[in-house]
Amino acid sequence: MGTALVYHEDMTATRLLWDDPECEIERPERLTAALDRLRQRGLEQRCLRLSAREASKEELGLVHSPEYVSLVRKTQVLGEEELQALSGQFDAIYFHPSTFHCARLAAGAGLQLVDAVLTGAVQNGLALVRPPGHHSQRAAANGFCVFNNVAIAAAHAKQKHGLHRILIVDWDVHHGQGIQYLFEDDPSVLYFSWHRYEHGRFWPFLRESDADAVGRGQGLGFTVNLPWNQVGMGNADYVAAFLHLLLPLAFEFDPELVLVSAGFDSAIGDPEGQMQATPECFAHLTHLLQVLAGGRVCAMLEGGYHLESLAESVCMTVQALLGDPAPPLSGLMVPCQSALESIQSARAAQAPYWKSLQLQGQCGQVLGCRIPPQAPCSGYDSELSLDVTPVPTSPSTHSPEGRPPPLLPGGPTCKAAAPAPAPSSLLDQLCLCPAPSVRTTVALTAPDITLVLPPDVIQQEGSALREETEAWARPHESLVREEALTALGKLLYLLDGMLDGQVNSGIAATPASAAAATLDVAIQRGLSHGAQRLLCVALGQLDRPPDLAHDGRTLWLNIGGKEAAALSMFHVATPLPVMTGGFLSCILGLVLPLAYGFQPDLVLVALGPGHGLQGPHAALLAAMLRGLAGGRVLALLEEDSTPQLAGILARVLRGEAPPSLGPSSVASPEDVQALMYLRGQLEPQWKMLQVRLIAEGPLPWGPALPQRSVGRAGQVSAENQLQCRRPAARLLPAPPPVVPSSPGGLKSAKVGAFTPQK
Ligand code: Q9C
Ligand code: ZN
Repeated sequence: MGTALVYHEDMTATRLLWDDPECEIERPERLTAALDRLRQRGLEQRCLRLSAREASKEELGLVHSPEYVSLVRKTQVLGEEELQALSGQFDAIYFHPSTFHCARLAAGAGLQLVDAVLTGAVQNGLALVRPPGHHSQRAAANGFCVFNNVAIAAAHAKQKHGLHRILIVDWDVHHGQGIQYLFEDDPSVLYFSWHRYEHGRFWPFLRESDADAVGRGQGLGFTVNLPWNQVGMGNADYVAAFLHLLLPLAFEFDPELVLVSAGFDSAIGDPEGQMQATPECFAHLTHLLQVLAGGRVCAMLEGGYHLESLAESVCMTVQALLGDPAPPLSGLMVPCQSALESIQSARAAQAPYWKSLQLQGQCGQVLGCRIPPQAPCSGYDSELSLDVTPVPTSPSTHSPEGRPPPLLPGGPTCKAAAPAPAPSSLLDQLCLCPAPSVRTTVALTAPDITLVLPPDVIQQEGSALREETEAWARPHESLVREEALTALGKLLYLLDGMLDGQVNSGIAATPASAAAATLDVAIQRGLSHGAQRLLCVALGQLDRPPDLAHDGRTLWLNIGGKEAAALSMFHVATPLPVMTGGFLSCILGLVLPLAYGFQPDLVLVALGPGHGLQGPHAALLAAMLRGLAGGRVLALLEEDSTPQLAGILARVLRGEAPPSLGPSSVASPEDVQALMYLRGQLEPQWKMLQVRLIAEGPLPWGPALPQRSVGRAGQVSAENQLQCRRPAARLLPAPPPVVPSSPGGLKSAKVGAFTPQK
C-alpha cells in the first residue's frame, strides 16, 4: 500500500492583494516550493498523485454554519476594497476572489485523502493545501484559515466511515483553537496541539491554549495542549513531547485514524515559530505516529513560512510516509528546562483522565518505589564510574581521532521516474511508482518455505568466509557446532552488508544455544567495522558480554532480567513487563528515551532465550527502534522462532506499520516500579528520560552529556543549519542496487507473494 499526495495547482491562486505585513507570509510559493522539492527528490513520483476536488456545501456544513459558508461564497464577486474591508472583520485574514474555490479545494483534498486511506487504496498520505485550516471556526475565518480542513476531514471520517476514535496531532507552531472549539466536548476526537505560547503573550493570545484547557463535558481529557513558553524548542524537545505526553495518551486512546495538522512553522528558520527543530525531526514525528492506527496517517499542510525549511520538512514527512528510514537527528538530545516544565504541566493536567499517566506521575511518591535518597549514583558499580568515557557530544558531525568514521545513514535510492500527467480518478491514478531498492534482508539458517516475505525483502544466500567466521567463533564454546557456525557466517555477511550500506536492515536466525555468543560477535564486529555507537536491545535471558569494553560505545539494554538494575549508564536491565500497558511505558518511557539520547549508528535487537514477546509487541519494538540509526536495525531471532514472527519483523523493518495492539491494559505495579526505579537512577545522565524537574547535581560520571544553554545563545542560524545539512545529505552513499547475479552477492529468493494484512 502506498502514499497519496493530494494537490491541485489552483490552490496557488489565492494571494494577498494589498499591504498587510501580518498576512504577506502566506503566499502561493509555499505550495510550489514544497512541490518542486518533492519532485527534485523523486518523492512525488513515488506517491499516488490525487488531484484535489472541491468540498461540497454539505461537507463544509459538517463544521461550518450555512451563513458563514455563504458569506465566503460571496467573496468571489467582491472588488478589492470590499475584500479588504471584509478581511478586516477577522483576525489575520485576507480574502481574494479565488479564496472560496481554493478553500473548497483545500477541504476537498483532505476528504479525498481520508477516503483513499479509509478505503484501503493507500496506507497514508499528505494533502498540500492553501489556505490552511486549523484556526478556522464554525462561523469565522482566522489566522489565514478559511475552512477547517482537518476538522472537516475528522467529521467526515466519523459520519461517512463510521469511525469512533480519531487522533488529531497539530504540530503547527500555532494553537489550532478552531479544531479545539469544534471538538472540545467530543470524546471521539483526541486533539493534541503544541504551540508557541510564551505564557499567553503570543498570538492568538488565548487563555484556552494553556495546558489546563483539557476539554469539556464528555470530552474532558480529549483536548491536550502543550504550550511552549520559550522560543528555540528543538528536536529533543519535540521528541520528548511525543514520547512522554502524546504517545502514551495516543496508545491508550487507540485511534482508528491519525490526522496531522502538519504546519511546518514549528521548524527551524520559520519567522513565526522561532523554533529550532530541523526538518529531519518531522521524519521522526511522522515515523512515531505511524505505529498508531495501523499506520493510517493523513497529514494536511497548515502553516510553514520559511520556504527552504518548509520544502525540506515536507520532503521529510513524505519520506517517512513512504516508509523510508528517518535520517538521524542532529544536535544534543537534551530537552530544555522550559520544555520539561511544559510537558510536566500538560501531564499533570491530563493525569486525571489517562491511566497511562496516573501510576507513574511523580516518581518517589509511588508506593514501594526504591529511589536512592539524594544520591543518583548509589547502587552503581564504582569501577564503572571511573572508566566510562563520555559519549561523543556531536555524534553526527565529527569522528573522534583514531576511531572509524561515523556511519552515514543509508537509505533507499529512488529510481527517477518521468513525471506523469495528473490523473483524475482514483483508479486511473493507481500507478504507484517502483518501490525503492532493497531495504531489508533476511538471513535464515534453514530457509523456511512457510515464511511469507514481502516481495522486496530478499532472503540472503551469502555467507562470510569460513576462516573469518571461525576466527570470530573461536573464543566461544557455543559456536563450535556446525549449525552455529553456519548461522554466524550468514549473520556476519548480513551485518557487513548493512555496514557498507548495501542493505538497510536485516533479520538473522541463530540456534538458541548460540544466541548469546552470536550477539557478542555481532557487537564486536559492528564496533570494529565502523559503528561508533551501538545500541543493543536484548530480550530474554541474555547477559551483557563480559568482554565488552566499558567505553560508552555500546548501550546494553536487557529486557527480561529478573530485576531492574542500572549497572552503569550504558548497562541497563529491566524485567519484561507483564502487561501491554507496562510494555508500552517501557518502550516510550525507557527504551526510546535512552535510544534517542544515545544516538546510535547501529541497532541490534535480539530476541533471546525466553524473550516471551508476542509478535505484535516485537513488531512495535522493532518499528520504533527503526527510527534510530537511520533505520540500520539488525534483528536476531532464534532459529525455531515462528515464521509469523520472522514475517512480521520483516514487514516492519521494511517500513510497514506494525499491527495495532488494541486497547491497552494498565501497567502492573511491578512494571511501574521497575520503570520508576530506572528513571530515578538514569535521569541525571540520560536527559531524554526526564518527565519532571530534577535538581541539577554533580554527575556521577562527569559531564557526559553537557547541558544545553538555557538562554539559547550562540545557536546556529537556520540558514547555516539548513546549509550544513544539505551537503552532508548529498554525501550519503546511495546503496548500490543489489544485483542478483553478482558473484557472492545477495541472491533474490522471493518466497510466495506478500498480501498486506486487511
Ligand atoms: N507574529 C497558520 O500558521 N499572525 N496561521 C501572528 C504574530 C497570524 C498563522 C502574528 C499567524 C497565523 C496556519
Ligand atoms: Zn501556524
